[in-house]
Amino acid sequence: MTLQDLQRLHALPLFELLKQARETHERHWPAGEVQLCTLLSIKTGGCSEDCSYCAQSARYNSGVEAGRLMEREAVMERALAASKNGSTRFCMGAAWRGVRGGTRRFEQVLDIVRDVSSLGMEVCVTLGELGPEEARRLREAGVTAYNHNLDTSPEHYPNIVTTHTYDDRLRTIRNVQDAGMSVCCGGILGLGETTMDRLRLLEILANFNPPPESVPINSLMPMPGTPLAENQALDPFELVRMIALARIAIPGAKVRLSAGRTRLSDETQALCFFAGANSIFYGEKLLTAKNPAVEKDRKLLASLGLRTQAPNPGMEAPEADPGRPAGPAFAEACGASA
Ligand code: SAM
Ligand code: DTB
Ligand code: SF4
Repeated sequence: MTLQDLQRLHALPLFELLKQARETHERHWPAGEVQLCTLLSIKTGGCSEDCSYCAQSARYNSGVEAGRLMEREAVMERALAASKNGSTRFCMGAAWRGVRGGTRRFEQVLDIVRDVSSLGMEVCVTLGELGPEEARRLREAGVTAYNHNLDTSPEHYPNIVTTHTYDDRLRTIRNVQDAGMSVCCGGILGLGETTMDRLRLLEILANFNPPPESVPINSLMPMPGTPLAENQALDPFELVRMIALARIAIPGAKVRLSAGRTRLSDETQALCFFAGANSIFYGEKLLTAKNPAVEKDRKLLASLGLRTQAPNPGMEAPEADPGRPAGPAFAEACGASA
């Protein structure tokens, strides 16, 4: 999928775009299924990075306290509860720039992953930067997918984060792919980006080889104290368009309607599901921010007649196309050397 293809699709009347997205969705996925994922922040706050949307950066007075890495027993309790509640994916996040082998905290994370992977859910972690060896060990410990978002276009990224680069993000994604883990990679809408930035992000994601297994589409949750605290709410139809475009551009990926659902009406969420979103975060809390109440989500899914997706803990990473360069993106798509 090229940038021109995406521009053409984006310019369609909304219902024409929705029709195409729906057709793609029904060719690739059982209609009417949504995966429930539970998030847990296993290490909160105090992060060295300056991501201007994030309440967990130590640089902003967001009111989020820096915590220690959770004990594995406490994580297991939460994972068990998530599994009982119907979640089929458990995603653990840490407010770190990255992890390094040979450190106590990395060994602790591996122990946590080994425990959680015994529960039969897909296990996802998001720990920041990884080298090839760390990626290999995480996979060995039982991680099925690694979440590492590109967040926006390479052009807009330096306006949002200065402590690491787009290339750093691409390098980690490459390490995850090489280790044979599935990649969960998406972005945030509402960072002050243009439509072109949004389409560039999708272009890059659509050209990953192998393609991402899941694509989270977050809407900025403006966190008090962060530089983006006053950013304007998104136009809901632009969110729907982005979901539809993601569905068409990356048909085999789960498209996750991620952060920001507390500000969406039931009707907007319904349009997102129609357009191809087939996964949500489920449970009252994301990492530090609010998510809709479980009862509210149950009611919404029931009223739309949507079923929840069965777990797939043995999930294999999508296969690379041997006819194309391997990696997270074509070098020419983003000027990167990853
Ligand atoms: N530190 C790791 C990293 O940056 O990859 C993992 C945790 S980080 C909080 C995970 C993702 O959450 C970010 O990449 C971003 O896409 C999303 N996120 C963080 N704060 C957000 C906010 N205020 N609104 C929407 N999405 C947010
Ligand atoms: C993703 O794309 N969104 C989730 C998950 N991956 C780790 C995180 C959303 C964080 C929202 C802000 C917060 O809770 O602090
Ligand atoms: Fe740290 Fe991740 Fe937040 Fe950036 S997004 S400040 S790396 S926790």
